[in-house]
Amino acid sequence: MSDHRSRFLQLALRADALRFGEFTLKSGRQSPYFFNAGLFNSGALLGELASCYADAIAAHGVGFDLLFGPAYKGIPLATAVACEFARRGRDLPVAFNRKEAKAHGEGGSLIGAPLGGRRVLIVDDVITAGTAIREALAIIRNAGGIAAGIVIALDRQEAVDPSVSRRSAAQTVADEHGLPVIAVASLSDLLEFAGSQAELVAQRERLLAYRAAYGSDA
Ligand code: OMP
Repeated sequence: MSDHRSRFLQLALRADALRFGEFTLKSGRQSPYFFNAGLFNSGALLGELASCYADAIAAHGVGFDLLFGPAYKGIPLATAVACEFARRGRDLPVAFNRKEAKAHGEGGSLIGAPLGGRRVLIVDDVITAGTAIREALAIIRNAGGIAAGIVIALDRQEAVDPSVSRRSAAQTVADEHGLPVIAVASLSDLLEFAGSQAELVAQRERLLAYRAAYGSDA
C-alpha cells in the first residue's frame, strides 16, 4: 500500500474520523463504518490530511488549474489542499460554493477564484452513491469551468444498486463524465490495513460482510 494511503488511514483513526459501529448512510444503508471528515478539526490535522490529498493528486498526475471545494465539507478540504500546494511551491486558485445563493452584497453562490475556462479539480470527502459529486459537477459546468477530475479522501467502493450492477459509484461517475476519480484510500485499502492490525480483526469481518452485500467488483 502506498505511503499516503496508510498515512491517511492511521491519521483518520487517530482523529476518530474513521469509526466502526452501526451507522445509517445518506443512502439508508446500515454501515459498519463511517468516515466523518468534519473531525479533522484542527490546523495540524487538516494540514496532515491535505498532505495525503496532495500526494494522491501528485501520484496520479492529473492536470488542473483550480481547486474547488463543494459546500460544506469540501470547503476546508480544498482550502487546506491549496495551502499544502502553495507550501510545495505551486500557488493554485481555490473556489467553493454556498448552499444558498446570496441576493445582496457580492451576490451569487460561488466564492473565491473564477471558474470560467479553468480546469477544475473537485476536492471532497467521500463517495458512496455519487450524488454529492454529481451536484458539484453541475455547479462547475454552470460556472463555465471545465471539470478535470475529482479527489476524495475515501472511496467506499459501493454499487448504487448491487442487483443491477456491481460497478462502483466512483467508476460510474468517472465513466459518465470521462474524468479521473482519485481516492486517497478506498475500502480495499481499509481492508488491507485492517488485516495488518490485530485490534481490527473483528471490524474487518464486518467490513467484508458489508462489502459482500453492497460493494463494487473493483
Ligand atoms: P454520496 O452523495 O452518496 O456519494 O455520499 C457522500 C456523502 O455521504 C458525504 O458527503 C457525507 O454526507 C455522507 N457520508 C459520509 O460523510 N461518510 C461516510 O462514510 C458515508 C456517507 C454516506 O452517507 O454515504
